[in-house]
Amino acid sequence: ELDTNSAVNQSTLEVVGSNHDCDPCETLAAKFKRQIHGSLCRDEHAINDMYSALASTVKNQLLNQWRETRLKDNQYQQKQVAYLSLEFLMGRSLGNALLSLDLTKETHEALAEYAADLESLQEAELDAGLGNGGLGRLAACFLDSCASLDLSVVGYGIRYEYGMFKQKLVDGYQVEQPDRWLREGNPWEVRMANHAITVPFFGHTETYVDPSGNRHYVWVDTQDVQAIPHDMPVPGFRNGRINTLRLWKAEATDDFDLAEFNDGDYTEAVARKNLAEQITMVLYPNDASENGKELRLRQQYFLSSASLQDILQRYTAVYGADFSQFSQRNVMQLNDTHPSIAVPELMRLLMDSYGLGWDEAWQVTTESMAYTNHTLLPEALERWPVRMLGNMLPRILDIIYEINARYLEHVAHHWPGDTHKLASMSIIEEGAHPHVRMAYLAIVASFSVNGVAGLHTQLLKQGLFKDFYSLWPHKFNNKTNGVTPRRWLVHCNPRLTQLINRRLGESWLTDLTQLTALNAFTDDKTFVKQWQQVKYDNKVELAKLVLDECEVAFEPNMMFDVQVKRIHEYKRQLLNILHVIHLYQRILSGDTKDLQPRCVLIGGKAAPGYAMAKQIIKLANNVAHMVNSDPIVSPYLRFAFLPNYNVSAMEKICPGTDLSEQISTAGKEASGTGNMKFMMNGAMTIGTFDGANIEMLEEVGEENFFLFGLRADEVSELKSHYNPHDFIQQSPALANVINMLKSGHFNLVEPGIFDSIIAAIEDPFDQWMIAADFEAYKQAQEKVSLAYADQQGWTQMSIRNTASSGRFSSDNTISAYRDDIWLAKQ
Ligand code: B1H
Repeated sequence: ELDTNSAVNQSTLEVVGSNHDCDPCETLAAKFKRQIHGSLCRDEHAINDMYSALASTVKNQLLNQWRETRLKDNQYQQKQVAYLSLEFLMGRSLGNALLSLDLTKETHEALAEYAADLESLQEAELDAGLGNGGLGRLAACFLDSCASLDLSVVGYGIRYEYGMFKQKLVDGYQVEQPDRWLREGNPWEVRMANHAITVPFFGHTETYVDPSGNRHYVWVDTQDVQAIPHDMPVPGFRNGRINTLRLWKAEATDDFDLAEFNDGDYTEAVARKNLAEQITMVLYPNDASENGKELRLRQQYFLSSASLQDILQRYTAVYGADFSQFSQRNVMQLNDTHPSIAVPELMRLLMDSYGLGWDEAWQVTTESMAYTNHTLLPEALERWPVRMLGNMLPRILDIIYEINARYLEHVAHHWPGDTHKLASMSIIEEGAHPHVRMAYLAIVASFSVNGVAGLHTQLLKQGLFKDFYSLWPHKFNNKTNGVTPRRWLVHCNPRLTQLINRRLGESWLTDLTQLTALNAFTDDKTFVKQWQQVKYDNKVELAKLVLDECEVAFEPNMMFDVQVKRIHEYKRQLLNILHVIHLYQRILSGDTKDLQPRCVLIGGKAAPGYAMAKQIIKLANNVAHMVNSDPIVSPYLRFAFLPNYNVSAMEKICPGTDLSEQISTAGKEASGTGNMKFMMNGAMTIGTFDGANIEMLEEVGEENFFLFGLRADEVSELKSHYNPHDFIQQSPALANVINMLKSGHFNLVEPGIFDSIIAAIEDPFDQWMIAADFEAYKQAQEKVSLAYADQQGWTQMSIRNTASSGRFSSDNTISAYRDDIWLAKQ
């Protein structure tokens, strides 16, 4: 029986209330006008105010549909998916909302009587930078696809006051500045104070035995924190569904201060509110590396506990305490191990709050948890000190121990007498300072474990999680990543969209595989010319951005060669820079035959504590300075480092790119998603046989992809006897580049600053094998130049890349999550 009068439904109605913004007859223009004039602090001459007014108008416009979606979903007509993630890199919302709700035309009309145009209003929106890079942006693309596929999915995350830091460059060095993205308010969010949830920390556990002999646990003397939901709408593409991204904000509980108040220290007590509110203050800016900070664990538990309590409240409002249907009705997808503390937390809530026994709770948990792994890099695998867990979350640590004990019995049964296996597979890493291995905890408790590209999943099964794979082969599956074509083609590249629409109509928007029909036009001269013109126009715009941000003049007739992503040694921005130095040397020596004029762009943030990544940024800037200040060089080569690379920058970058650099050491990039955005926008890829590059190559064919370098198995084979000097000797070009670096040519007034980079290239333990791949990379770049010289041939390849990108729509990825994981019969 459905309880449609449940608390949940009641208060959902309150959110919207009686809002005359929902009058279906009033035009958007009229609502917008009211929004501007109905507020004291909206000035129709201030662009920020205009943006806020427009965003509020659009948000109000979707409230009705949003509420209807919620009411329907609260009745469990379809299975509820919770996507738990510490990161949602949403970027800007306005353009996306207008596109999804098909309001662009009405909005232009609404703005007609004002001085501001839509584009500049969109530019006024600050990015919601609640993520580091690929993992966070993937979560955002997934939300778009889930809503567009009419799936009932709630994204659960943290409402960080400060998102990803802003990157400034000072003397070529990265300087981090705080990102107060909520400074001017967030017109998209709805605060849901009446849905607050309490999350416990610290304290200790006590046990008692009830009259019938059952042992019970209570977690007492806790320090409680309130979790306040702030909901953001996630509109589906023109299908009436509005899903929710629920972001939790930490606030002090009202009775936090009673004890101190009674001691008379009222002001001190109120001031202590800060401690609770610190939890959601800032995003940790470490991409693909963990740092083990206590505050990070608090964030993880805060998100996990608040979200699970919310899910359980919604479920029990309909089904009461009967959990036999829970896993048919709910699934939790863990975005990496970051929210994996949800495993013991769900056990705790089911047992301690709802009275289930261990076995029943374990069944519910293991039938509703699914885990996605995003990296094989050992430095990113989360391990929490047992001491820290025991202190902060004592009841949770008890449960982890119990899970481990029962699971190890299973291991012992599978490998009788193998004590080594017990130690290596234990959730607890023993030693002087024992740790909890969060990935193992997630695998043990999940019915599905997936990697994010074919090679990545294969390496998980053969390497990192080999023993788990032999224990539970049925749990493992691949889900190759994707990106949403709404943001990454339609919104960011209107010129190309229009060109495609003229040939294919609009149905490809929700079925990107239809783009293969473009292959029929590669010999159509007019179409090829138009395609080329679109790319040129987009390059003009990208050149403007580069000029504004870097003061480097990019010339649209030159090739635009781009690498934008987080700065990490495995992504090998260094290899790219070495190639730029090589080109620079060729030009200086007069060797310009077959040399295709290029503009090289690198952008990305380094984790603030990652010294080598910061050095690489400095090197890029110093090389850029030398390259760009030499008039002999500039007809052939220009080089810029774009500061503060983020989602909205990528929206301008990928449409104007000719060549996309995807050059990670094979086996290290789990998937990559930027690679797909470039491909969709008709860029060619130069790349290694790594991550999703492999599948892109498979789709587009080797003739339309510049592949180079060692394969993953070759990288592991070479590791034991790698000698960079062999490769340097065999490559005069590389030797020249290294000699020039050693000569101090790029750091004449800053002696020695690049010594650590030079040493890394020459180090036999260089895991990233820069020297080993240089020559192959250089040769692939020569092929790129030759190919680019034939503009018609290049344009045909460009068309084929877009035409073959359909498989990388996140709609496709999410359909597979839906069919194989979320709705799979258990
Ligand atoms: C990816 C991360 C990541 N993998 C830890 N792992 C983080 C790990 O803040 N942390 O602690 C943050 C991020 N991010 C990326 O995920 C992969 O490197 C990409 O190859 C992949 O495309 C992306 C999405 O699956």
